[in-house]
Amino acid sequence: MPYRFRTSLKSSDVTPKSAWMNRRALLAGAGGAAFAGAIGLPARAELSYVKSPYSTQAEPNSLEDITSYNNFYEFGTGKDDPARHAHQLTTEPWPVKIDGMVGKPGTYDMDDILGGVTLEERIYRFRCVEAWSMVIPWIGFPLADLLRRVEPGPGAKYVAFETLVRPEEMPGQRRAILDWPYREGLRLDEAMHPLTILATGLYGDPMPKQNGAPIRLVVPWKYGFKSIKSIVRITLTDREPPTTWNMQNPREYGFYSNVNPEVDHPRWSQATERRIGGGLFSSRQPTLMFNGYGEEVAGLYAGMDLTKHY
Ligand SMILES: Nc1nc2c(c(=O)[nH]1)N[C@H]1C(S)=C(S)[C@@H](COP(=O)(O)O)O[C@H]1N2
Ligand SMILES: [Mo]
Repeated sequence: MPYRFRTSLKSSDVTPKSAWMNRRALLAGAGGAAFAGAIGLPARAELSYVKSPYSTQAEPNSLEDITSYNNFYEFGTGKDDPARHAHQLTTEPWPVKIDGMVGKPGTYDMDDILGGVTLEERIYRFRCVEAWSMVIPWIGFPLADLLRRVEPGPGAKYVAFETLVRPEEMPGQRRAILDWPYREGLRLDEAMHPLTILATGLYGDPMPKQNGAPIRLVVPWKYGFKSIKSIVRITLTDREPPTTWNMQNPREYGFYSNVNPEVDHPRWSQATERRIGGGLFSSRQPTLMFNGYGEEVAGLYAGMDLTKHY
């Protein structure tokens, strides 16, 4: 019988929802409900969460931008495919297998995973390797919290993640666009870093399916493809795990994939990025080293040649 987490949500949790209430009222008044239906969002149930000092002051992208312009190849390669098809995904129940070098391996359901966790709002910059970016108000909790609870073994050096394989519900998986399941990985110290979160929502509500419901990784200083969606397996290991885009094209996509304006993609520059949103106001801006999180994470890579370990 797998170890079960205690389930209790602290009553001291605050829900600073007023900030989003105006927006929500506005959406509702201006055909927001119709919009939500059109892009396949379920009925929204608000989450309890606290604010985080790790949030950027930058203005978040709209819910529409964040939920209608996506990469989630399990649903197709078009930016609008996830919003069109992700409603087909069944996210309840959602067992997550945690195995490998851990003291408490097992299959945990979402109640186990969220039990006793304080959800936080983390407004993060998000930079795709394709040179577009957004600002996203995630709701989640540090991956380190979960890892500590399952007790990484002394030899564990990496964490591997897998997305579910279910071609009946994920039309993109009926073709070999990628070598399914989608796989990602982090070094254990990257995984334990306080900026690394498992996100279960955004804009104060549960995660939209196109963004990786019910639980996805967010690593804000790395290119977006490291932030694997709809996770069903987490494995602690002593070897660098195989990762989807690195397997697909190792020359173009490294294991580390830290945002780096000085290391260009072989087919395009990474010096600037296009901030999604606002149509005419969509603007190019300089890309920052580690996506602007250098103060927090540069130390993880001290002494490493980042042109070699791209
Ligand atoms: N399982 C899975 N996770 C994935 C992807 C994917 O195709 N499949 N795409 C990645 C890429 S390339 C990006 S940019 C981000 C996009 O996240 P968003 O759609 O929530 O903005 O998800 C990442 N996680
Ligand atoms: Mo991406």
